[in-house]
Amino acid sequence: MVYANQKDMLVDFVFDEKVAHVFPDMIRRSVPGYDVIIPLLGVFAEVYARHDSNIYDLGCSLGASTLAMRRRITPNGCRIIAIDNSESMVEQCRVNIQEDKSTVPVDVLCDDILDVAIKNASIVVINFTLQFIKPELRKKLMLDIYKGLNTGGILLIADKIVFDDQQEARFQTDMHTQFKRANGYSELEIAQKRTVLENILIADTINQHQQRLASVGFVDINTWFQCFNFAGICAIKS
Ligand code: GEK
Repeated sequence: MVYANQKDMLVDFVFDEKVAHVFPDMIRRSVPGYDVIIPLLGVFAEVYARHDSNIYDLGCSLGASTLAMRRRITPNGCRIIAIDNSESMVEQCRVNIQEDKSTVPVDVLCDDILDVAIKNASIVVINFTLQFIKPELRKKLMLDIYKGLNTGGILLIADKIVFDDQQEARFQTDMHTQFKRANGYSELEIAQKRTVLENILIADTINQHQQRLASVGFVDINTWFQCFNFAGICAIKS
């Protein structure tokens, strides 16, 4: 366990080899709803993937979202482009894709999602990754995605969220902490992870997400999932 022992110097979180190794276990035990969201991305893919279009997985980590979609895409000519800027993640993601039996082509790129051109997209997924992008860069990323989506295409965002209302913020955060305890994390692990993520994970309210999406042109913006302080949003380009 990455945060099981007391660390004197807690540095900011990095997606290195150590994290890649424990990642599937870590994300399941710390993100309530992760196990529900991932397979449902396959259902979105079934409905929204279009012939001869691209499907993007931004911040793909080990490829969980990519694989969930890949297994349920039926139109011809679809290509998934999975991007992550952690070499360790990308390396293991490529292995996971190779071991998977489905046949939709996948390009796994080690790159910054802010530098990749989104083109001819029917689906763009950004699952628990927008929260790591500097807040001042988020609107431009949303605009680039909007421009790169074809009409009828969708953007799926899942992210940690915060709340304006103090009581609700406390309730949802306490329940999230309890979820982690119930999954075997100790008080020390919970506290250390909170410290390392403090400077790099900056969550928005659902309202901030909605307003930013509306400001770049999305009209149909649906919150399709929420569990404690994590939410899933689907914005459709009309
Ligand atoms: C899943 N989507 O399993 N460019 C590219 N990748 C980035 C950037 C960036 N600017 N910033 C962070 N990352 C996955 C889970 S994890 C969520 C996503 C988490 C990458 C980073 O390397 C990491 O792999 C991923 O975004 C976030 O559904 O760790 O809580």
